[in-house]
Amino acid sequence: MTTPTHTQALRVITDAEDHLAENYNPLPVVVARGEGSWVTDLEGKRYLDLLSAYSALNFGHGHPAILAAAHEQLDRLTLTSRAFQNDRLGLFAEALAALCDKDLVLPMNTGAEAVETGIKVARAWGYRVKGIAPDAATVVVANGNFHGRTTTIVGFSDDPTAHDDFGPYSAGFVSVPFGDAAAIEAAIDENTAAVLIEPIQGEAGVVIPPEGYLRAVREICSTHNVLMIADEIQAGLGRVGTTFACDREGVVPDVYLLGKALGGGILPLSAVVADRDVLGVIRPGEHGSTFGGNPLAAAVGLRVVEMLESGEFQTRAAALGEHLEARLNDLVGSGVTAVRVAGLWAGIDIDPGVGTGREVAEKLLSRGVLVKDTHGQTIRIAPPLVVRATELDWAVEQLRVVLAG
Ligand code: IF1
Repeated sequence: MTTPTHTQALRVITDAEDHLAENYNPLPVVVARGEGSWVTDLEGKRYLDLLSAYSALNFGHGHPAILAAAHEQLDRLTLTSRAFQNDRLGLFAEALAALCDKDLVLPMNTGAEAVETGIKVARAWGYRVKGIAPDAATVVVANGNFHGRTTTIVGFSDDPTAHDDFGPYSAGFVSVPFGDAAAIEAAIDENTAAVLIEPIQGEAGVVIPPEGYLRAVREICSTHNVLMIADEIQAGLGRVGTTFACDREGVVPDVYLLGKALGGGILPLSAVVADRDVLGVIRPGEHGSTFGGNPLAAAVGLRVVEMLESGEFQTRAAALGEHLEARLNDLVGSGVTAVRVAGLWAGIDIDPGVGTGREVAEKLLSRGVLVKDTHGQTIRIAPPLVVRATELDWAVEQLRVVLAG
């Protein structure tokens, strides 16, 4: 059989995609390989990956230490279900609990599952510990939130694209402006079980709340006996230059929701992490999932936690983030209207006179840089934390050229 030409291979792939539901509008690039901060398409063209699968690839493509953990476990045991114990899950839970300085870990798979689990745990805690009236528990959320795609979660989204035509929606959510701690306190009543927020809003365009917001939310939740739930699924695990985004303000939430990079860029792994007085409300048989806590994910997750324990990735992200911020700030007024940077995570608002975020992303693609637009005029930059300063400089130069038209 002859080796198909690039065109033939591309046609096979794109024809096959005729059988793919159109729930995405991807950039016109067919990625075939990945290594570190770079990916290669079918033609062998290389691209610097500044999306990192929305921060699921914090350690880059094919990190050798994570691959080693995966390969070793792949040949031993991959799945048992939680009907039985396995020899990896406890080690992972112990390490992750220590990283979070919490007692307990409830392992799931996707971020949305962790968010749904966090909501269930908060409601159960509300009824069984706080004494909220049956079926009356509410959770305060923030406008502009993105916590996943399940019907419960999109029910409290104010993004029509995520929300519309998927109802009827779950009750029990109160939405307030993000960044306004007083609005949270005003929304709390005797039925409030929790406040659920992203410490920095990702999909909204890397929206960083005012300094002191997280501390104020922490204090309000403590004062009113309400659980503070931090969705660190995108902002956590080194992305913003600290282990958790809440660390930026020295805040410890009652519940951490983790995902994405926890799976090492190899497989889905998420978790709800809290002390026993919260997660201890869940009794055997009340919650779970087929793959939650599987030994392969636990082995990968354990390696990821071990890699975060030294703090080197966090320190690197903080230093490179300052480097990136300085260069991006030079673009303000030259096709960029605003820049928001937290660690190695940036939201860049494109001047409408230059074009849309999608148009800029497409032009960057032609110059070997992969980014994702969001909400029309914004592009997000989230390189793997292993990226080099020289690569960031090159990428910003490509952006400068694109903006200059
Ligand atoms: C898509 C967005 C980002 C998240 C936070 C929970 C989840 C996510 C803070 C759910 C997931 C992903 C989902 C993916 C694109 C991406 C995304 F654009 F959708 F909003 F990153 F900003 N909490 N975010 O960011 O985790 O169930 O996906 O594992 O749905 O298109 P998941």
